[in-house]
Amino acid sequence: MAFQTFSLFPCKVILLVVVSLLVVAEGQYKGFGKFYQVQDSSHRAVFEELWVTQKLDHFNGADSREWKQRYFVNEAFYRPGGPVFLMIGGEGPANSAWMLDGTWLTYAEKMGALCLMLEHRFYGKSHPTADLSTDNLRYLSSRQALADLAHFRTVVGEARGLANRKWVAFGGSYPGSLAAWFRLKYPHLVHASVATSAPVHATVNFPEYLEVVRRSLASENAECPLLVKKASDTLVERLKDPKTYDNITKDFNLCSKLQIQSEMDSAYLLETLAGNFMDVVQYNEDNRAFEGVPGTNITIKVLCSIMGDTSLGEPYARYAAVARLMMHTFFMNCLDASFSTNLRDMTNTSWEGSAAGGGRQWVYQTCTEFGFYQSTDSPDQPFTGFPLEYQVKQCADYYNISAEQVAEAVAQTNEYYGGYDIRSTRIVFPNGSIDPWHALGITQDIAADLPAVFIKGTAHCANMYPARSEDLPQLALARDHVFLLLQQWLKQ
Ligand SMILES: *[C@@H]1O[C@H](CO)[C@@H](O)[C@H](O)[C@H]1NC(C)=O
Ligand SMILES: *[C@@H]1O[C@H](CO)[C@@H](O)[C@H](O)[C@H]1NC(C)=O
Ligand SMILES: *[C@@H]1O[C@H](CO)[C@@H](O)[C@H](O)[C@H]1NC(C)=O
Ligand SMILES: *[C@@H]1O[C@H](CO)[C@@H](O)[C@H](O)[C@H]1NC(C)=O
Ligand SMILES: CC(=O)N[C@H]1CO[C@H](CO)[C@@H](O)[C@@H]1O
Repeated sequence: MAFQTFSLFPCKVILLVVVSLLVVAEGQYKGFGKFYQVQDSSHRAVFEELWVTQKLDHFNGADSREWKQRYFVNEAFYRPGGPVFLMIGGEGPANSAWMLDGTWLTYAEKMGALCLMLEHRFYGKSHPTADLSTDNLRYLSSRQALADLAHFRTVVGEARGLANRKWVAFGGSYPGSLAAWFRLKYPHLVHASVATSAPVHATVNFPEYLEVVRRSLASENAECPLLVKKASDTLVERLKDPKTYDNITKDFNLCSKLQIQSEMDSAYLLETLAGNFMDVVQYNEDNRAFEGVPGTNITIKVLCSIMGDTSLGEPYARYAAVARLMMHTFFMNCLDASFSTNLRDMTNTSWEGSAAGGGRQWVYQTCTEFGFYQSTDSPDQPFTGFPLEYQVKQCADYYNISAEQVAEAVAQTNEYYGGYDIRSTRIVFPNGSIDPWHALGITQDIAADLPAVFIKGTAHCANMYPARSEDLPQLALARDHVFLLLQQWLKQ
């Protein structure tokens, strides 16, 4: 799985692209706790980083190694006796922008909640081990992460006199699953959870993802996915003839001359280019400016209008135009679509390496827990060339993990958490109809206290972002609905 595809996963174009988010103009935010404000060298306010000591291995009493995990606090809204809100960090650096804005803070203000955010082990600045060797990555798992959350809840609850308050967990995407599982596995520590766009069912193959991409493109314009298919088929055809490689290199502005030595090379290129569409669909209308970071205005509509623009030439040329627009938007000089470069980066075990931003860690989690491989194995989608075998092969290439091991690990994950059949109470599962991840989420009420909240027409994690006047009415209603549920549950 290309890193780009990985970056699809969590509420994350935002999380990964912009670490500089941390820096926010001082006093700009109402209720922003002065106490936790510190200033950087340019006198701007940033959130103070706090650290909690954790065990490296929560499941081995004979192993006493420890490390420090990063967290943030915003007590501006807290009223004595109020609840505690815990935002769960995911597969990237914890983004303290969520301490300043987002739907959960609107709830916190109304409910007098204290807000905390804990970074996930092995991501951002939370380094449990000296490097990211495969041997060390064995301590990276959702189970260890939940145990971190439990211990954090215990020590911070005691230290701040919040042990007897009601705690509510929040998360979107993978952290949404963690929010649900935290409530499932530690019901004595978490009173309720908001599990947004949470893929609670692990699966090795996830071809439904691209099926939703197709449907989302078609909902803009029925011809759009057909044109994408035409373009992608042309590219696949040309990849069979090395004489075309110079043109392909130029058309897609590749950083180095295209070389296809194995199926991995072509699959990686095809997946990277499909990633343009996957990203835009997953974050349609979410890619807006957030906390001082410029958003992009590239939506499904924009991509489909390029795909329909005959003045650009044949569909293949329009596909290349989409790739160049994305590069331009993300300030990339050229497209690095070489699998050998990817392999070199993904196997670099240094915390300074480029894949340490989350790619090496997250793909390890997919190989050892979740799968989630967005393959082209379904006929009902427009892309070709990155089948499941290619995706699973990366587990071997990066970590020496076999296909059998992946299959077994994924089955174990569902056995451990229950998959779709999660048994718990007071967990709400908001989902967006155009978000490809909803296919692995809870999409229908399981019980009165395990409700789904359906948001027609929204993408990944839309309900977590701050409200805007142009939001769809059903999105505003969904936010209100979750608020009412929390209000009701906090009285129980
Ligand atoms: C490369 O592109 C040029 C210009 O579009 C075209 O004339 C040429 O035939 C292409 N070469 C190959 C090998 O397809
Ligand atoms: C997106 O925004 C940029 C800069 O604000 C603007 O130049 C561009 O025309 C916009 N593109 C579309 C497709 O709206
Ligand atoms: C890993 O990445 C770091 C930082 O970019 C670099 O200094 C180091 O040489 C790389 N290690 C290997 C083995 O390539
Ligand atoms: C890969 O794993 C296999 C079996 O799990 C083991 O025998 C082999 O030595 C490993 N290879 C490397 C390079 O670690
Ligand atoms: C797209 C999708 O899966 N939507 C579901 C979200 O949850 C509601 C229940 O509130 C379902 O009715 C939808 O089908």
